[in-house]
Amino acid sequence: MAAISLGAGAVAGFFFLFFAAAASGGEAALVEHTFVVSQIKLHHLCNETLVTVVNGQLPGPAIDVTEGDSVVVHVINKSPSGLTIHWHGVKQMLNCWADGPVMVTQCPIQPGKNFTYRFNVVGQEGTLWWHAHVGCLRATVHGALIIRPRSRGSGSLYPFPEPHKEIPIVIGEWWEKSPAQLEKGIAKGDFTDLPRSATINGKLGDLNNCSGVIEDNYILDVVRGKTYLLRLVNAGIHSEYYLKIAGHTFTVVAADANYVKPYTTDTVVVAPGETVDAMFVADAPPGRYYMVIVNSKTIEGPVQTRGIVNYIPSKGSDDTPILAPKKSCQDDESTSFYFHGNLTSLPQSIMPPVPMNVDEQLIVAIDTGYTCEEGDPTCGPVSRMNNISFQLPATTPLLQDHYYHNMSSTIEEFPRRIPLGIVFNKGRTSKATSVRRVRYNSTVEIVFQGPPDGIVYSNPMHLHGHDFFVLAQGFGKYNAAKDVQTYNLVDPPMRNTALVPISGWTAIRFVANNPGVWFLHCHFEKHVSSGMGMVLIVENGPTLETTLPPPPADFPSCDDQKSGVAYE
Ligand SMILES: *[C@@H]1O[C@H](CO)[C@@H](O)[C@H](O)[C@H]1NC(C)=O
Ligand SMILES: *[C@@H]1O[C@H](CO)[C@@H](O)[C@H](O)[C@H]1NC(C)=O
Ligand SMILES: *[C@@H]1O[C@H](CO)[C@@H](O)[C@H](O)[C@H]1NC(C)=O
Ligand SMILES: *[C@@H]1O[C@H](CO)[C@@H](O)[C@H](O)[C@H]1NC(C)=O
Ligand SMILES: *[C@@H]1O[C@H](CO)[C@@H](O)[C@H](O)[C@H]1NC(C)=O
Ligand SMILES: *[C@@H]1O[C@H](CO)[C@@H](O)[C@H](O)[C@H]1NC(C)=O
Ligand SMILES: *[C@@H]1O[C@H](CO)[C@@H](O)[C@H](O)[C@H]1NC(C)=O
Ligand SMILES: [Cu+2]
Repeated sequence: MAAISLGAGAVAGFFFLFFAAAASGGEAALVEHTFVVSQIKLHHLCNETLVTVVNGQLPGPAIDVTEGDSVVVHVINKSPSGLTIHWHGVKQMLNCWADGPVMVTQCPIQPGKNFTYRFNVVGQEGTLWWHAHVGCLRATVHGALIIRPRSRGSGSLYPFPEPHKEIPIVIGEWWEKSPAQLEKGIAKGDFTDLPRSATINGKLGDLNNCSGVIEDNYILDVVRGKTYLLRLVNAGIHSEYYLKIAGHTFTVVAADANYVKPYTTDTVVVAPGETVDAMFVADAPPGRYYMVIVNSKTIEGPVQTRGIVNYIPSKGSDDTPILAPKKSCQDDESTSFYFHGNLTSLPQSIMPPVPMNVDEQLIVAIDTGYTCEEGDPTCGPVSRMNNISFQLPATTPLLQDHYYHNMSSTIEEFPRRIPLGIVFNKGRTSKATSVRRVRYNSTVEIVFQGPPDGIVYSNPMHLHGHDFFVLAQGFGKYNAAKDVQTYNLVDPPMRNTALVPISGWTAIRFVANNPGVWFLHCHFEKHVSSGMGMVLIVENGPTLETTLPPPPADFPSCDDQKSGVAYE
């Protein structure tokens, strides 16, 4: 079995325990980590900023497993905020209790308390990640979760040539405002806060300087002729990012831990919540090349950073010019649209067939509205789905109420259709905790409709507990009669996050085969925090093997909860 080298993100921190078997064949292993969450001061751009991190690292430790392994993570909260951790993209079959979104599946782990997450990673391989699931805290509480194939007999471990090295590239953002300050802004309907910079594996890069001090670049050393697999995670809370490396092209081989047919491109697009596995060959003349990430065109201006791909042994001195990509990365929305539209699933991968008969169809408008008179200066816009601005329950997590058949009467049923007469981004709306129940094993199709015109954002819609097929996307208004013809029912990509294009729609389909309470929400924090979410309750099946088991004995109690999910 080939040895696998770990990239920068997998450096062991303190309190880091790793009991996994080294070989990727063999028996399933238990992979155990301890995550100590605490606040540290980081110095950037003439400022000392207090940030919450895991094990003193930003990004946090990478979890590295082989498909079939069991994962145990002891979370010790030494920070002043209550928090939870979500294992983004892990299906958590019959294990909704370990999913993590605050007040959907659990109460926060309070300061000074511990909780141990236990889950198995089965039937998925590729790049996923983990992050805090309480407001904006995930801006600095996140890390990669890498799942390697168990074995494919002889030859490459992967359905593509085995790379020389695998490198986790965690895209983040550097904010000087605290998560609590950002949350306050969002609560007032102020969506205009900008990060100071994007980051690559925690580095702000040399486009940023203050008082003559230039920020460090992330540096990736490469050997000429070798192939590298970048495991890209967009952990940012604000923007979709475009990645380029001057003088190099990528072959995309997976997205959201599902293999795709190799797709060649000079720009990789990754929205918040998405992951992309992209290979490149170090086939340029030896030298130094900028790796640039920049956000998509938004009404709020560019956020970017850059690192360096450095050929070793280095030829010249350190002052040889570093080559930058010819064209600016900040392309128009079609770059993102075509990138997403060109991904197709790889036929031989471990993937169920595309379900043909839909049992439950939802058509969902995602936009903004007002909870008071529009124009009232004390009342900014809120995000909404089908005219409901989602609100987390204040006292008992939805999963608990569901499991104990104790669902509050204040819960609203999420509408199946876009309310008649809706005007996108206008009009009154109400806040509510909205859920939709679906039968076990039913095929669910969801069409997300963004505002069909106007300059707005794309929306990365993330579903917990299931991967889904992305059947089609389009600009403008979804028209069932016409657009169903464009559905890819042959080799659609399977993902956990569907990017709904700017001024357009996206259709997804999946079998609801995982009983539990699953959050479906936009992965822009300003959108989800202001209400772009809903909850899908998948009912139990007919047998014990299709029924959600009881909660773990040490499940975080809600008794000591201070005031909802607020934190400073
Ligand atoms: C939390 O974990 C630490 C370290 O394992 C242990 O010493 C402590 O007793 C635990 N605290 C609680 C409340 O379980
Ligand atoms: C330091 O951060 C604060 C926000 O917390 C910001 O207002 C200020 O401009 C920053 N200082 C510099 C030198 O960038
Ligand atoms: C510092 O950043 C500014 C733009 O923010 C740029 O114009 C200037 O060249 C940078 N200085 C150095 C030494 O990199
Ligand atoms: C794939 O990308 C090309 C441009 O690179 C574009 O013309 C084509 O429409 C895309 N296909 C889909 C299905 O999005
Ligand atoms: C049921 O709901 C009521 C009211 O929200 C709450 O007081 C009670 O603790 C809940 N019971 C369980 C078992 O969660
Ligand atoms: C949206 O909800 C608000 C508040 O309940 C209601 O006043 C409004 O009529 C609804 N809009 C549509 C188009 O149904
Ligand atoms: C789920 O649905 C499929 C296809 O409709 C069916 O073959 C299978 O038996 C169902 N499984 C259960 C446990 O109901
Ligand atoms: Cu959104």
